Amino acid sequence: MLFPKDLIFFLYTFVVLDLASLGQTCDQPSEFSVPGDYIIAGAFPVHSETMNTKSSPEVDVCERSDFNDHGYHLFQAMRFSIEEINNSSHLLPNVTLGYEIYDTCSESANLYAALDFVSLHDFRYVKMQNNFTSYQPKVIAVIGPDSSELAFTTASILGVFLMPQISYEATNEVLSVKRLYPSFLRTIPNDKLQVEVLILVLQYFNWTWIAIVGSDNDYGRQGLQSLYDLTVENEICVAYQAIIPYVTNGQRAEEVKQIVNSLRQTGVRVVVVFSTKRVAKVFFEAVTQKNVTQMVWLGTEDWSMSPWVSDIPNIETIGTVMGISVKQVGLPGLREFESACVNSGKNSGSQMENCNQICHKCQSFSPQSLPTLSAFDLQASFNVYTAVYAVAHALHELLGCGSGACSRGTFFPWQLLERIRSISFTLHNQTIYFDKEGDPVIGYDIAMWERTRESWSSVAIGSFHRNPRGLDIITGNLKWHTKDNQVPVSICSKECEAGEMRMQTGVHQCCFVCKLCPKMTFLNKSNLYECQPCLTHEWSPPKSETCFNKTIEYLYWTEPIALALLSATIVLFLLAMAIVLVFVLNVNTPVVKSAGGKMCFTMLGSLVCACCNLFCYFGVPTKMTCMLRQPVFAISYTVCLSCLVVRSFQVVSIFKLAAKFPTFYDFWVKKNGPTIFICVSSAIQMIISIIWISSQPSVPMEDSDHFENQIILQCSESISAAAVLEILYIGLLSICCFVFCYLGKDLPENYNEAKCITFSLLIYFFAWIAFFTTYIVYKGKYITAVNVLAILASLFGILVSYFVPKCYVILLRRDLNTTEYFQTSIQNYTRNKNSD
Ligand SMILES: *[C@@H]1O[C@H](CO)[C@@H](O)[C@H](O)[C@H]1NC(C)=O
Ligand SMILES: *[C@@H]1O[C@H](CO)[C@@H](O)[C@H](O)[C@H]1NC(C)=O
Ligand SMILES: *[C@@H]1O[C@H](CO)[C@@H](O)[C@H](O)[C@H]1NC(C)=O
Ligand SMILES: *[C@@H]1O[C@H](CO)[C@@H](O)[C@H](O)[C@H]1NC(C)=O
Ligand SMILES: *[C@@H]1O[C@H](CO)[C@@H](O)[C@H](O)[C@H]1NC(C)=O
Ligand SMILES: *[C@@H]1O[C@H](CO)[C@@H](O)[C@H](O)[C@H]1NC(C)=O
Ligand SMILES: *[C@@H]1O[C@H](CO)[C@@H](O)[C@H](O)[C@H]1NC(C)=O
Ligand SMILES: *[C@@H]1O[C@H](CO)[C@@H](O)[C@H](O)[C@H]1NC(C)=O
Ligand SMILES: CC(=O)N[C@H]1CO[C@H](CO)[C@@H](O)[C@@H]1O
Repeated sequence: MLFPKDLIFFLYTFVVLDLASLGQTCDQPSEFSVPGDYIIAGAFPVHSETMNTKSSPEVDVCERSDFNDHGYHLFQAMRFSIEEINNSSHLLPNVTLGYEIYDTCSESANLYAALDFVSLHDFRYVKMQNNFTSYQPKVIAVIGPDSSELAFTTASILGVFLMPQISYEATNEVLSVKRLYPSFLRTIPNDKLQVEVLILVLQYFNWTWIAIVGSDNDYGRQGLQSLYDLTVENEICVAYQAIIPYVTNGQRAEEVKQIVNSLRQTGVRVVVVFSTKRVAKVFFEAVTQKNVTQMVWLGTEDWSMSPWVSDIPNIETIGTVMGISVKQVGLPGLREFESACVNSGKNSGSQMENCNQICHKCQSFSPQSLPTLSAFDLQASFNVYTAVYAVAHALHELLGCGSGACSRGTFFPWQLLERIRSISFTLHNQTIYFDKEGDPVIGYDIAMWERTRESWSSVAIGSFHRNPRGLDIITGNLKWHTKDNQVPVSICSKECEAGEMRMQTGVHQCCFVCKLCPKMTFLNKSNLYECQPCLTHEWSPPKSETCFNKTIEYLYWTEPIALALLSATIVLFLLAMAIVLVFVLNVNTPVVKSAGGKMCFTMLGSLVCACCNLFCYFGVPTKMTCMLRQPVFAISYTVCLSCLVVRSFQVVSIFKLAAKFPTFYDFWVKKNGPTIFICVSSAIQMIISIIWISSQPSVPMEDSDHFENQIILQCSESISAAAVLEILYIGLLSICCFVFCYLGKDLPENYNEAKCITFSLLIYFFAWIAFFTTYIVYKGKYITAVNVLAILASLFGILVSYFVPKCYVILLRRDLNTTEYFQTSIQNYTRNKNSD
C-alpha cells in the first residue's frame, strides 16, 4: 500500500532524477559507486548542512557547503569494511560487494539519495506498483543517514519496500517505533536509553536541582521532553529549561545569551545539554563569553566527545564537562586505509581506484593533509563498520554461504531485512545483535573532559551496561573543578534527617522544609512527604523511620513480684489449713465453740476457696479466669462475712436478747436460723454474681491505649449495676457486723470480737480503697498484682485478727480454754451488769 505522501515523493522522483541526469560533471549531486554482485548504499554527510532557504526546485549541490571531516571518515569506514569483507575468505566467499555512496548534506540531497536507492536496477526510476513483494531495486540495503531528521524521510520511503536501513548516528527514539519505520535499524543506542543513563548519572551524584537545554531540532526537542518526563518520575527537579535556537549569520544570537543569563540566575550547578554539536558550539561560545564558571555540564553523545566544542577558546573556564558516549571501540586499520587510499589515488588516477572521488577537496588530500581521526570519529566509524558487517552476515546466511559456496539466487530486500533482524555475530570481541525495535544491545561510556597540555582528552569515568542494567562509576578518575576535588552539589533544599518528613515549599518537589514525624507515626522511605501512622499493634518514638511491635505485658508467673505474691498466697493457704487442723483437734473446747463451732469450718473453707481463686490472677488471662475470679472472691468473702454476722448476732442475742425476747430466740435456734441466714445471704450474692456474669461478664482484652509501647493483656473491668450491687451487699454485711459487734462491746473479753472484726474490716476497706485509687491512676500490668494484694490483705485480715488469736489461746493458753474460765467470765459479766 502507498500513502498519498509517498505518491508525491514518487512524482518528485522523476522530476529530480531527470534534472540530475541532465546536469553532468561538477554540479551533479555528489555520489560515488563501485560495482559488485550486490550493492550496498551509503548516505554520509561529507559536506555540512546547507542553511539556505530554497528558491528553486533543485537538489542542493553539496560541494558548495563546508567540507565535513567527520562525514569523510564515516564514508571511508564504509569503504574499508566492504573491502575487508571482499578480501575475506570466510565471509561471503567469492561474492563481491559493491557500494553506492551519497553525500547527504541537505534534506533534498537526502531525498534524492533515498529515491535512487529504491529505483530499479540499471534504470533511474521507481516502478509504480502496489505490491513490492517481488520488486528488485538496485541496492540491497542502506547504511545511514547520519541525523534523525534525515533518517525520518529515508525510513518512511524505505519502509514501504521493507528495504533494510541501518543508521550509525540517528538516535531519535521515535525511529524505534516499528509500526512507523518497519525497516529501520541502527548501531547506535536510541536516545531513550541515553536519557535513562543521564538520569542514572544525576542520581548517582545526587544532583536533584538541574537545568536542561536542548537544540532546536528533533534530537534536542525529543530528548528534552523525554528527559523532563523522567526527571519528574525520579524526583529530580528541573529549575529551568530552554531550547537553543539555530544561530545563522549572527541572527538570534541575543536569544542564546538570554538563555545563558537565565541559567546563571537560577543558581543551579548542573546543566544537561541535549544538543547537536553544531548548536552546542554556539551555546558554549555564549557561555564562555558570559563568564559562567563553576558549573557541571552534562552532555549527550552527539557533542560531548566532539572537538567542535572542546576547541572553543576559554572553554576550560566553564567548569566540569562530562558526557555520555557510545562505547569506545577503536577501528584498527582505518587510518592506514585512508592514507593508502590517498596514495593509490595519486598514483594510478584510474576512476575505479580513485577512492576520494566523492569530493574535489578529497582528491587533493595528501597523507599529511588528511583530516585527523578523533576518538569520536573512530567510535562513529565503528558504528558504520558494524552496520556493513551486519548486512554482510545476513547476506551470508541468506545466500547459504555457510555450506562453503554461496548460491547466487535472486532475493528481495524484505528477505534480507528478516535475516538482519535476527543476526548475531562477533566483531572485535563485541557481540552484535539487534533487539526487536532494531536497536543495538550495547551500553554507553561515561566520560569526563581532562585538560592535557593545550588540548582536551576524554577520560572514561564509568560505563552503563545493559546486562544487567546498571551504572559503574570509577571514582578514582573523577576530576572536578571544585576545591579538593569535591563532588559539586546541586540541590534546592538540604536533605532532611532520618525520620523527618519534607514539606514542599513552592512548585518544586525538591524545595522543602523538614518537619519531625510525631510519635506513633513513621516516615516510610517510599513517601518522603508524609508521616504515616503506625498500625494499632505497633508504636514509634518521635522522628522514627519504622514502627516497633508493642510488647505484650501481663502478670507473668515467674516475675519476682508474682513469685512474692504466690508465696504469700501459699503461706495464707498453709496458715488456713493449719488453723483448720487445730480447730478440728479442739473442736469441743469452749474457744472453738464460742468462735462459732462448726461454722468456723465454713468460714475457713470459704477463705481457702478465695485463696485458691488467687491463682486465676496470674498468667495470660483466659475467658474462664476472667469470668470467675471476681465472683468467686465475692461469694467466698460473703460466705465468710455472713458467718461473722451470724456469730456476732448470736453472741449478742444470747447475752441480751434471749432474756428480752425469748420466743424469738427459741424460734431462731429451733428453726436453724444461722444456717438459713448464711445460705440465704450467700444465695443473694450468688444471684447477683450470676446476673453480673450473664449481663456483662469480664472478658480477656488487649489494652493498647494506655501505654504507647505496650499491649496489656487484662480482664475487662466494667462497672455495671450488678458490680455495684455486689459491693453494696458486702458493705451491708459489713455494717451488720459492726452493729452487732458494737452492741456487744461490753461483753466478756472472750466473747467480744469487736476489736478484731473492726480491724479485719478496716484492712478490707483500706485494701480495696487503695486498689481502686491505684486503678484510677495506673492502668499497667501491675494493677493485677495490686488486685491480688488487696485480696490477700482482706483474707489475711480475717485470718490473722479472728482465727490466729483463738489458735493462740488453744495452743498456748490452755488455762483460758476451759469451761470454768468461760463460766466465770459470764458470771462476772452478769454480776457487773446487775450492779450497774
Ligand atoms: C584487501 O586485500 C588487498 C590485497 O590483498 C590489500 O592490499 C588490502 O589492504 C586489503 N584490504 C583490507 C581492507 O583488508
Ligand atoms: C569462486 O569462483 C570461481 C569462478 O567463478 C570458481 O572457480 C571458484 O571455485 C569459486 N570459489 C569458491 C570457494 O567458491
Ligand atoms: C504480492 O505479490 C506476491 C508475489 O509476487 C504475492 O504472493 C502476493 O499475494 C501479492 N500480494 C497481494 C496483496 O496481492
Ligand atoms: C548520594 O547520597 C547518598 C545518600 O545520601 C550517599 O550515600 C552517597 O554517597 C551520595 N553520593 C555522592 C556521590 O555523594
Ligand atoms: C568576562 O571576563 C572578562 C575578563 O575577565 C571581561 O573582560 C568581560 O567583560 C567579562 N564578561 C562578562 C559578560 O562579564
Ligand atoms: C579479543 O579478546 C582476546 C582475548 O580476550 C584478545 O587476545 C584479543 O586481542 C581481542 N581482540 C580484539 C580485536 O580486541
Ligand atoms: C512503605 O510503603 C511501601 C509502598 O507503599 C510499602 O510496600 C511498604 O510496606 C511500606 N513500608 C512500611 C514499613 O510500612
Ligand atoms: C511483629 O508482630 C508480628 C505479628 O504480630 C510478627 O509477624 C512480626 O514478625 C513482628 N515483628 C518484629 C520485628 O518482631
Ligand atoms: C569494493 C571492492 O573493494 N571491491 C573489490 C572486492 O574484492 C575483489 C577481489 O578481491 C576486487 O576485485 C574488488 O574490486
